Amino acid sequence: MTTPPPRDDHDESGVRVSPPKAAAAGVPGVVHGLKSVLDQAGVRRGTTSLRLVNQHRGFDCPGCAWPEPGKPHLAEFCENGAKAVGEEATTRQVDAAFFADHPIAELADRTDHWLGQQGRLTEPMIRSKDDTHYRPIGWDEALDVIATSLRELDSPDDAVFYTSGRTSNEAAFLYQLFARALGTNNLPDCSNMCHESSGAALSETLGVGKGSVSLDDLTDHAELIVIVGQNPGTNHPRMLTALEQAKRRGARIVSINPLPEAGLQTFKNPQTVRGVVGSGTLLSDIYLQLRVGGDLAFFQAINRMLVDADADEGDVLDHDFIATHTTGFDAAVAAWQKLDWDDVATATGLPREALDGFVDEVRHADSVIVCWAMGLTQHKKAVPTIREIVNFLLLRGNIGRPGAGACPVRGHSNVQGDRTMGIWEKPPAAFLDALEAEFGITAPRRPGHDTVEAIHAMRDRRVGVFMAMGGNFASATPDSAVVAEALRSVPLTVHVSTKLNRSHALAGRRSIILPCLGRTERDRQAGGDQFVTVEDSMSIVHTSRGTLRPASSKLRSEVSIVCALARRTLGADDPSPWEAFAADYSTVRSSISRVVPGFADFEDRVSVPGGFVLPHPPRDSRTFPTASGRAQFSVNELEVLRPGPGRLILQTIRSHDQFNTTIYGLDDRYRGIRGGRRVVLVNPADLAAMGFADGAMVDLVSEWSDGDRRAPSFRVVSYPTAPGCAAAYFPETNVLVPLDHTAEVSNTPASKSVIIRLEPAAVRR
Ligand SMILES: Nc1nc2c(c(=O)[nH]1)N[C@H]1C(S)=C(S)[C@@H](COP(=O)(O)OP(=O)(O)OC[C@H]3O[C@@H](n4cnc5c(=O)[nH]c(N)nc54)[C@H](O)[C@@H]3O)O[C@H]1N2
Ligand SMILES: Nc1nc2c(c(=O)[nH]1)N[C@H]1C(S)=C(S)[C@@H](COP(=O)(O)OP(=O)(O)OC[C@H]3O[C@@H](n4cnc5c(=O)[nH]c(N)nc54)[C@H](O)[C@@H]3O)O[C@H]1N2
Ligand SMILES: [Mo]
Repeated sequence: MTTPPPRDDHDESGVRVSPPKAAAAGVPGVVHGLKSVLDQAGVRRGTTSLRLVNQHRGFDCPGCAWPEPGKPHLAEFCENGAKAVGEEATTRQVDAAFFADHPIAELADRTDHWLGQQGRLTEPMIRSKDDTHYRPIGWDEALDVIATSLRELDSPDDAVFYTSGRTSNEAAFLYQLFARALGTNNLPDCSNMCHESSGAALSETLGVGKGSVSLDDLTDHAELIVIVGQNPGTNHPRMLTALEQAKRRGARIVSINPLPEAGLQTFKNPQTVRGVVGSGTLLSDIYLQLRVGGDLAFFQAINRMLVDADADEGDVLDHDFIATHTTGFDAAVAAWQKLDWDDVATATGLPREALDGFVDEVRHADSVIVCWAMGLTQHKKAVPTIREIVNFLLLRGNIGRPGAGACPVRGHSNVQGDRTMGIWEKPPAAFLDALEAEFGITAPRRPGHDTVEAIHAMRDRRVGVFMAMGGNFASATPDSAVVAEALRSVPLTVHVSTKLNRSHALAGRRSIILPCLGRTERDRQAGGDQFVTVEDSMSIVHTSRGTLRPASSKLRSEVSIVCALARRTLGADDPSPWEAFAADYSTVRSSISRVVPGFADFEDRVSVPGGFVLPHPPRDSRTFPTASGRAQFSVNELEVLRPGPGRLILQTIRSHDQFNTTIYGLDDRYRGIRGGRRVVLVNPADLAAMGFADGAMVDLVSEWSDGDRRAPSFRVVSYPTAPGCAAAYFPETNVLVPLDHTAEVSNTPASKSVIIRLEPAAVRR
């Protein structure tokens, strides 16, 4: 299966490559961020929006889920946050005339970059059965078409309701209520492709599927911070400020990553004079260049070494904590005793001294935090790997005390809040009970489809209506060709979106685009100006208030869209007060306060600047709401990736110039790549062994039980990644990730470990 590159993809032979950078941010970061927001939004709109990012009375940055400090800096945003704001505040518009000019087939042939750069959607559009173009439609008529289609389904389970992680708590809560009142738990979300593995592993072992540390734990208390499988310099730049603070008070930092990422080396904080003119802060004390997928073996080896050291010398493990708060220790120790050191060496690619050095760091640190992101979650063994990290933390009691704990760093700015609000295909029974009590509905108890299952259902023609609250399903999901065919077969697809993207182009037989307000924009309803709330990566819930003039007078808020659609679909008899919800969002928060644990007195507590922190029993009191009531040691089976001769383990990552499927530009500044995205980073020794030179044009071919998948025309870049590994950007490489190549338990696409071979490019473009 070959998926040709879209037609306006640039000729990659023009890519310019320079050595990767060692330092992140500083003046170039500020300049790039400001330039992009001013280019898109103009001076007035641009500066007004930037002044309000992450301030107590402003809006939450749509960039990432990193928390704001108690007293936000006057410019509490980063280069990439500024780009995210610029994308939304842009004055470019995709209106009815645009759609008249561009047939859907042409849009499907454009890159994500081109599509996103066209601007904001301005009015509802419809593609009627098999039309060649979208045409304008009124809001009432559009909502009627959707409501009728939903009512006519044979079963509510023939509908799928996807959510991306920018949706506010209020909109998410109402959206899941609507789906459940209709009768389905088919609520897949971007989390299924993101931190699902973290949630699964942490709920099993600690009883809460969220991180257990606060910002203060990092900045003020941790003695050792381990950053595994995460590239904060690009994806969570404000995290570097916290790491810099930690570093200046003497914390040690270890980074574990196949790529030597710039932000993990030196940080020039653009918000301090030192960072702007000085040489910056050296962040990582130790960098371990691990092979892709080697983390499970790494942490198993470390755990074994800690247990051995304790047996030899004593005083290494926290036996009191283990005895009082945990279960499963003996079984875990027995499993570690069987560890095969050759497997560890193959999986990690690290010499024994590197492991010794890390054990030394751990033994000298009274408190340890482990931070991670997609480098851990998107592997077949992601859940066992994260469980093994919990084992590591439990051994020395690094849970539930200052400066210690688990820190899965979330992606989308409200992805954690959406899950708290019930966007979950496998909702806990207690949540459904509370929903029934509040709204008088009968909530469905059958588990729904996650993202991968939803694609299967579409492919098997079992979906009548696919609706997406934000996101870009077509480009974010694996196995692009399969997904394109699946989406196109659906009788009705509906997208609530701010910007044009590929999912609108890979439309169902009928397709509707509902344009909505973005976070930066003023949201005025019958009850006056509204604010919404979000939850960050550290469980802090706070307000977000848009202030910019909406990009078009025809935009509606996500909340009002859900309410209007719910009323039309469920009918006048449905007991939920949809009209009141839409008029005044405090009524939604009032319901949330009775349904969602931890939200009592929601309205009052969220009105305090900075908001409030949700309870987290392991963090707060070392109580573990697991099945056993204790923190759970686990036994995890190691599986070593052995790619075979001429094969590489490909990880699919973000460049510095994108937010997921929104491509800001064609440069990846820190990695020294400019002017193109179809590049593959390979270690020079591997290139030499395979007979390819830097600059060669190759096809990437992945191998799977149902046949090869080919992504044509990539420029080879000789790059200091771990031997045996390769890296290339998503979404261009999603075509290589087979639909069924997913993580155990979480079913997250394993898009960080795809075995590929390189072939000389079949066609030079
Ligand atoms: N500017 C910007 N910000 C973003 C996003 C964006 O696209 N752009 N996306 C947001 C979202 S939704 C998310 S989830 C986060 C993503 O944030 P990240 O997880 O930082 O994003 P990725 O680019 O996927 O980077 C994965 C990192 O893990 C490393 N890695 C890959 N495989 C392995 C492995 O097997 N072991 C180890 N130890 N490391 C590995 C890679 O080299 C890379 O450094 O960022 C959020 N913030
Ligand atoms: N190969 C590979 N695939 C991956 C990943 C990977 O690392 N490798 N990462 C995965 C991860 S971590 C994630 S989170 C997913 C992301 O998957 P998604 O969340 O589905 O994708 P995004 O690119 O974030 O969605 C961008 C679109 O959201 C819409 N949008 C933006 N703001 C708003 C808003 O306020 N409201 C509404 N209604 N719409 C809005 C715009 O139309 C924009 O085009 O991708 C996953 N896919
Ligand atoms: Mo994500």
